[in-house]
Amino acid sequence: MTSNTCILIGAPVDSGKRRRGCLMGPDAYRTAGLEESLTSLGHTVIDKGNVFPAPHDKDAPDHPLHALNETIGWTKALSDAANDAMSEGLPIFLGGDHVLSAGTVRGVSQHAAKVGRPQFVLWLDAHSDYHTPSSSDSGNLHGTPVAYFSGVKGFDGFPDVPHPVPQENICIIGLRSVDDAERAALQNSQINRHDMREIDEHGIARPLAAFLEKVAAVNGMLHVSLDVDFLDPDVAPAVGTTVPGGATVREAHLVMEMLHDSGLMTSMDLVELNPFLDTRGRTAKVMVDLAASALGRRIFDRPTRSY
Ligand code: 6HN
Ligand code: MN
Ligand code: MN
Ligand code: MN
Repeated sequence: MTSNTCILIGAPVDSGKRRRGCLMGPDAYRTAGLEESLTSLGHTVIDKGNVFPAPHDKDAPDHPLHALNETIGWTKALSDAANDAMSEGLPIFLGGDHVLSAGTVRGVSQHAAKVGRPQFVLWLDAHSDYHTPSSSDSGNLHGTPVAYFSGVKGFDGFPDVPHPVPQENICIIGLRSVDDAERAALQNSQINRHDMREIDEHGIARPLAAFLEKVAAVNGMLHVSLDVDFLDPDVAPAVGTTVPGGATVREAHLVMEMLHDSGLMTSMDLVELNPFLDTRGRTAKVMVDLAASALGRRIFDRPTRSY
């Protein structure tokens, strides 16, 4: 197995929605033994500690967008941290809620442009997170990062996105809660999208393998963003936006194992863990085990197969 330098970056972002607790995520992953798990697989692990938001104006409590200015501060700081970490190894961002990916994907895309390779994103989530600030009913910005980093307009005050991820380079798997405005926008887009019904009918390996082939064909860089609510709430309860009918533990591990076999993943977010809602650390442990599978933990070696 090839060994990586894994760069752990704490991103205690809690500004993307009103329910608090995701700021405890990075320490929950540390407590659950992420570094030790990755070290035992032969990787070098560097924990950079936590990022802080860039200086920003105070947020008005009555603004329709919750904590807009703080979120802009996080986006700037995380974008810089992501861009820097890409030249040191494989960054794993320990969230924090999903708005952190506005920053991390902006940053890794800048690096990809610098090295002249196309950027791809695998979004594992019950939700599409494809709102714009004006289409969002909730005013919660964790529902918007995919629109932001793919270059959709309407993110006033945010840093511009010099290297948007092309729609056809984005693949969302796990969908089962998509708002009307998001559905309309997605249906008019080239974003690859796979809902739970498709997973039920055909299995999760098929759409993933097809996407990985696209990445490999052009020597792409692949950012993987894993939202806790991709998983079924029965096995991963520590998230504010639970939606029944999610991926099983084995479906999620299969995704991670195939990612590792592909050798394509170049960066990763672990997002939306809210340790305040967890039961004896079980969700944190599931997420750590999934990260370990993505970095090479396996039951047996087996010959490569195609689907
Ligand atoms: N997430 N679509 C809902 C909203 O408020 O816009 C839920 C967003 C969930 C965000 O999955 O990270
Ligand atoms: Mn999400
Ligand atoms: Mn979600
Ligand atoms: Mn929404």
